[in-house]
Amino acid sequence: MKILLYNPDNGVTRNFMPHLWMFLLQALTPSGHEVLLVDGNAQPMDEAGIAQFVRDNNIDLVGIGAMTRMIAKAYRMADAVRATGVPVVMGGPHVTEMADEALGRDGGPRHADAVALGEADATWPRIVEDAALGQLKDVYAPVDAFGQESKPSLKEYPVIPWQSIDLKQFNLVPKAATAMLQKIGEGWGSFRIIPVESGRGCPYGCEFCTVTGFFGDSIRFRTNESVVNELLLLKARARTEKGQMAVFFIDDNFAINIKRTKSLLRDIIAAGAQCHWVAQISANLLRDEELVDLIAASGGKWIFIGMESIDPANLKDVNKGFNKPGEYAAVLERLAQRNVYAITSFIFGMDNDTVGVAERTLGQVQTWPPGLPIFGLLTPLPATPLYKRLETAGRLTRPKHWQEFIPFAMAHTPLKMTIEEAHAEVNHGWAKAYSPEALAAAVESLNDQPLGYRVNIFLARLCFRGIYFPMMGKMAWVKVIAQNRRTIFKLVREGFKAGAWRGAPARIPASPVPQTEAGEPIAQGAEG
Ligand code: B12
Ligand code: SF4
Repeated sequence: MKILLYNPDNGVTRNFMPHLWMFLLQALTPSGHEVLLVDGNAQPMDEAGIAQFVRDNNIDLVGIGAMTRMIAKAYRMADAVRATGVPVVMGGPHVTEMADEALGRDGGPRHADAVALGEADATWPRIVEDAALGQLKDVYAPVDAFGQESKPSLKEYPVIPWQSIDLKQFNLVPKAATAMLQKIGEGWGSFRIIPVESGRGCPYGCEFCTVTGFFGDSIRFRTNESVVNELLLLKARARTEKGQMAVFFIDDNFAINIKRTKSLLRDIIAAGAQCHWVAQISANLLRDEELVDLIAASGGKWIFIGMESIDPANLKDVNKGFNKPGEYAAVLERLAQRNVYAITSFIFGMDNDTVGVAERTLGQVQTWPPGLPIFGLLTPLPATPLYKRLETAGRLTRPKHWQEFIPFAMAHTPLKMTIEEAHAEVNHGWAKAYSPEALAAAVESLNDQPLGYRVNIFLARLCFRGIYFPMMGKMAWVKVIAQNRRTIFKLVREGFKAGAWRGAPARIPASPVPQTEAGEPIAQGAEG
């Protein structure tokens, strides 16, 4: 069979990283079938486009994966595919909770011929074989021989053939600059952020999050060797292409078991598999100095921290009381001392939020080392405890908000502000945190650092703005560059001064020395 795996565009953020599920299912497909991948964020497609693609390529089966926010588009695309007579299998976090919706068993139209519930590592080969025989079942659930739910162990993780996968659509270097940039240093002809998982699961059950329900509270890890080999493969490919790559460890909490994370990072260093990487780690785990040393020494550059709120009452409300706002500053300083910075994520519209929450949060953020703040709204995702609580209290204003997805729009009314006020807070957060003044201040705050670090922070902020600000067109970019011209001139001027691009970091360098393992228990916290 010829199989198409399709991920719909999310309609908000730019394409900056492919989705792992497609590569994983491709690697798990039984031999004898050909698998094509299309990520709508990189290759935009509408309903007519996917139908044409399916016909032109003689596709026999289409697999579609989607988060809740992309599900409306996913259903429209599935409908278009099914209209051509080709069956559609859907999977991912949304349809796992809303299988009846996808199968048209809730009174609505049917969008999928089959639904894969939960983790599909074990069920995907079965789905492919059934489809080849024309015998697709409605629902595929990951169960063992006794009918009990079973979670795949990651010990036997498939090798994703990164050396040969066509990744052209995920190159972040503009085409026009590729030839020239290939010649700079070891080469910048391509730059890609590649998703890699080292483990799955999070036991913490934050009220708004789907992860505990979906992956379960049992945490599973790949072997160190398998992760290290994957990094080596990715590095080799970047070298061959005279390009660069960075890895996004997509684990919900990369340091959920500190002892194991340290051992993985030591193995990465020992194998020379260091590369620039990003990971999600909760603030409480970053108290460990040795862990932070190893993060820096193994190439960790950005840590995504789900801070959510600076108000402990809000954190308690959403069952995330293990976040301690009082320690945020120290954690970020500990990272910054090793030139590791943080993507700090905040949620507005929580029940204890009042007008001015954005300004209060930004006030705190400004006292921290520079990073990349991001702002979202509390969203009741299906099957979460938050959804159930708001539904029971009759507070959902758009109970099926995903059927008509509106970016940055609430689906319930917070207790101490209106929906419009919450929207205004998020807009204010983004606008002020990425204003020319804020960018200049971020660069200024690193004045004791070599120029390279300051340029890095500036470019990271600009790029992040580009990813998250809805629909940044060419003209919008020209405007942003013009608005930031003072900071750009300042950095360029310094660049011309002799030696400005060289120099050792003034802050404490990362200690590359692996320490003995201490035998910590599984830590109390995770991100998602
Ligand atoms: C990486 C990641 C991102 C990346 C972007 C995605 C990317 N390019 O990879 C970033 C950091 C940008 C991101 C942002 C957001 N994310 Co996110 N993200 C994740 C994360 C941590 C990992 C995803 C992953 O690769 N998992 C590993 C793979 C193997 O698992 P999987 O995708 O679920 O796939 C398995 C099964 O679902 C199934 N499957 C999946 N698709 C298909 C398709 C078929 C045909 C079949 C058969 C099976 C199948 O098989 C796979 C193997 O078992 C997940 C949490 C998690 N651990 O999954 C959250 C998660 C997916 N994100 C979530 C959310 C809410 C968001 C945001 C909306 C947060 C926000 N408020 O801004 C944004 C939206 C971004 C957007 N682009 O629209 C939610 C989605 C819940 C939901 N019901 O939709 C999750 C589950 C986390 C959570 N807190 O609940 N995210
Ligand atoms: S710690 Fe993160 S991944 Fe775990 S339940 Fe909470 S939000 Fe989800």
